[in-house]
Amino acid sequence: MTEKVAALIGAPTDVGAGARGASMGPEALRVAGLARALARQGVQVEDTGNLAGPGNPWQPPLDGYRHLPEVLHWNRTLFDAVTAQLQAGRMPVMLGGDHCLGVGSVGAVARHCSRAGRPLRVFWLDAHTDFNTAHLTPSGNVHGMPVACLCGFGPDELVNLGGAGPALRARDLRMIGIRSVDRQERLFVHEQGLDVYDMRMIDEIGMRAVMQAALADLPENTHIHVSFDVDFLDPSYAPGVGTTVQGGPTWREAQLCMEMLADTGQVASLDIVELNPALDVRNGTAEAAVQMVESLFGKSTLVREKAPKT
Ligand SMILES: [Mn+2]
Repeated sequence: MTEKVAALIGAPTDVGAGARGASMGPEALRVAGLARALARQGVQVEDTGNLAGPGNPWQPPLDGYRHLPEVLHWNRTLFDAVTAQLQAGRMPVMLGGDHCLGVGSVGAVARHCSRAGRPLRVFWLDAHTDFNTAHLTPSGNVHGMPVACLCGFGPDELVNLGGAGPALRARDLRMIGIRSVDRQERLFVHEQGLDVYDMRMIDEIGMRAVMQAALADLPENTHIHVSFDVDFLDPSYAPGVGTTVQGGPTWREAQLCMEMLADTGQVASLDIVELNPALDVRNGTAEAAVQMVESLFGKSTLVREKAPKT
């Protein structure tokens, strides 16, 4: 068995967010021991350092978007960095940064998969669907729009970041943990047929059944990309994000979600985004995120052959 190599790519920016501070996320994740946690799971880690890009000008929206030129700059740089790691056969682990970076990260993964003829399934772990457009958004913050951009709804430069039109179709996505969707966005999510597993469904059928449904009919050679917005976690143990929403998955529910993704053995790229150290308490949210990522890379209580069938 060849050893997996994960390439950490820091993207220290908050140009897409409604609060300052996510730009400090990459360093907080390093301080919380991300590299050591991955190494414990038998993953070789190469920290490629942080990408460079423009600062946050903190301006109001222009034509429905805040900081679009800066958002574009960061996403272009990230797209190239993720592409380079995929081409080198490494697993890109993007340390955000706010979730606007999902456009560049998932965009690069999608182009890589499409060129390799490999099916892709994206797991969007988040309190929000991030499916806003300039017309629907109340704020103009691009971190609320990456999924829409990836699916073809957004400014041309972002939609065509990979040069070949929209990166994803709605059916390539599974959204888990959703509990806050803007009113207009809700209709658009419905109209586009996104596969959303909201908190009510997790309450009603449990995380296990939710993940079984979200992982159903996974083709053998699928590349799984996990876009982990730290606001997916319940704020009781993960307060260090700009957009906390009460009523998220419990610690164990979140861990089960990660463990079931790990069981597939097909997770091939990851984003960790929206961690905001300025709002955290003694780096506890970063530590919680690192523990979740360790589960995603196979940490479990007991040695298991594979997940029980029914
Ligand atoms: Mn998000």
